[in-house]
Amino acid sequence: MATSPVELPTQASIPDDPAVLRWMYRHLVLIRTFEERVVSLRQSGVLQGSTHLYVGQEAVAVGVCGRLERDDYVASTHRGHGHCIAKGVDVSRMMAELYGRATGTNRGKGGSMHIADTSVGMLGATGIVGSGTPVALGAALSAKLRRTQQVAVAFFGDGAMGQGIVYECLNMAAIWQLPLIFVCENNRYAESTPVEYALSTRDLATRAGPFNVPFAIIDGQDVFAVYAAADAAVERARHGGGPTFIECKTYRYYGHFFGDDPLRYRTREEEEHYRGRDCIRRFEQAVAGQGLLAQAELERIGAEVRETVEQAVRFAEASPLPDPGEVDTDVYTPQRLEV
Ligand SMILES: Cc1ncc(C[n+]2csc(CCOP(=O)(O)OP(=O)(O)O)c2C)c(N)n1
Ligand SMILES: [Mg+2]
Repeated sequence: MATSPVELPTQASIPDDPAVLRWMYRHLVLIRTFEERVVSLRQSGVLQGSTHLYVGQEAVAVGVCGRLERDDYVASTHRGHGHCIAKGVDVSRMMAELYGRATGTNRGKGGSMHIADTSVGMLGATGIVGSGTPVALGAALSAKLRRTQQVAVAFFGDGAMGQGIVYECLNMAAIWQLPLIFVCENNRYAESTPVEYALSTRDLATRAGPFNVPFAIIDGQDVFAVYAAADAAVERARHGGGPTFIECKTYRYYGHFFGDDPLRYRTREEEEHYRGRDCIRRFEQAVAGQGLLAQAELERIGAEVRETVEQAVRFAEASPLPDPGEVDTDVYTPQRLEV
């Protein structure tokens, strides 16, 4: 039985391709800039609706999605902006979705927790904890049956480790050797509940062992470590080697949802500890230290990203609201199932 960790690289090794580094930096900064803009739009009352911010966890989405092809699949969570952006969903259409506009990814009917864009393999965010995992499992099964060599990724949080469906998926992925990668983003809390309180295991990935699913435990604030682990897991999945479970130890900088005060259940010292390990700062230090990307280039990418996000806001604000006559469109399945 695979009750010990698989040989996945857990050390950071910096890719030597500058195009990969530029892609990583652009997407790390795009996620953060997009969300910081969402914060300001919420604070000024322009945006409404439930919003769970991903800031702090960017290295996980970027490290994993950096190894995926456009037609690979991702199933997300309620904290899904980062997964969507890293998988290539257009940020203007995402912003329009948050504004509830007809040009949004879901024509303004989904909001933050339901962003989906199957044209880039983003199967959707979801408000039900753990429910993205069986969706990704279905996509992985479909890819295997069609022999397409696509892989599927299920992102989920430490809180989802309390959901039985995740274990059912581990079992099914193992017995059918599906091309599925379980990515557990252990950010230490499920709403206000610390992992130590709710779960009997410290390293959550070890729970994959009894299902014979190889696993690895990664510093989720190190994009290079996530990228290296994802690389090995994707290769395994694509070539018939079956599932892998990657636990990324990470941290969300904001509260559980916009408006939640995290200092009710965690300390400022703890926050400072994790902010001191910030994935963007560490990326900048690493590439500067090795002379891989020039400071001027990082600044240029940052400026481009800020303009992209402002463009997204302008696009959303100029977009129409959905036609009230379409309230039922795209909401119900068009066909009645014959049973
Ligand atoms: C099945 C289910 N139970 C409870 C909730 C309420 N709820 C929403 S988010 C959340 C915590 C999820 O924590 P985690 O999986 O660690 O993800 P994180 O919020 O930390 O990203 C809970 C309990 C829910 N949405 N769905
Ligand atoms: Mg959590």
